[in-house]
Amino acid sequence: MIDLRLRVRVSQEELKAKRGKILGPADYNLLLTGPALIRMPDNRPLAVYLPGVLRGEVDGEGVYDILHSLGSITTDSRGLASGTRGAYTRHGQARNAVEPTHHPRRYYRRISSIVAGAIDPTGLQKVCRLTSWTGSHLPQWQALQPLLQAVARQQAKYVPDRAAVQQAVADSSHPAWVIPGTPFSTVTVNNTYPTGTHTDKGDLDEGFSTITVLRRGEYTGGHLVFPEYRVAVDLQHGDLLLMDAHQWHGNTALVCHCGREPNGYCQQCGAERISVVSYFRTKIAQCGSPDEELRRASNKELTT
Ligand SMILES: O=C(O)CCC(=O)C(=O)O
Repeated sequence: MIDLRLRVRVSQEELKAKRGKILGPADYNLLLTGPALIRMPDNRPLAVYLPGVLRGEVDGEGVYDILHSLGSITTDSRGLASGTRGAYTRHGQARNAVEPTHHPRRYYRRISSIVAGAIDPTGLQKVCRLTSWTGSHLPQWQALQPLLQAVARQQAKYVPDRAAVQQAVADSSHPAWVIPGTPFSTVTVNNTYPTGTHTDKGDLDEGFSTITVLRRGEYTGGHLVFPEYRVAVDLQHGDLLLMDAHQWHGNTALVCHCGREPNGYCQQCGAERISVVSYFRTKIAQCGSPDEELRRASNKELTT
């Protein structure tokens, strides 16, 4: 494995201009093609690239079918990661044109991205809970866990300090909200769209995030880029990237074999890039048991 310490980063001004943008080949100089540990100028790990280490697990019984089926679920709440810089109102007007002060909900480009596992209070939902897909698909959720446990083993092997802190926080949290045998509470599954340049929010600062990819058909692009450091990786089927998701990152545009720039699984040529991002949400550590959270929910209903 190459062990590379980066010396240079782009200016904050240049980086700022890339926020929310879909990146391109002009945004990186270094494309990782083999196992690599990439460290930032202060020596902290930026990313560990492990080609093919999860090939067996991503091809495990039912795994692709379950992840593929999630592709039909979309969201318009992913902010910069959706590849839009500005929010929209419910009626599609640019938010700076109509600024409804009474309605804080923001809408972004609709993309195929879903959160599975546990989630702490967000927006109008004031309690800790399993996401709705998770609660209604427990057998499928359990079938994904051997893959997530394999991700956890790689994380513990290659970034042991960060994994240990994350595991300690997970162990001190209520087990209902932690994926068994992992230090992860939550997983985001994306299907075939390039994320705009963003940083992840809500996951444990001291931990380390992970991305594994499943691929079908032929496409180019979708490289994951760290534009501040001008480093990129083109994740192949069964590859794993351990990464500091608090560093700016985003994907290059995807172009399918049939020439389309897909937003979601390409119905025309079958090209597909599924990314599975596993992490620990910081506030999960403060969640009570499911019963306590249910009681909290009903108390809130009584008081609102
Ligand atoms: O799919 C990828 O390569 C990146 C995904 C990502 O950054 C995210 O979901 O926040």
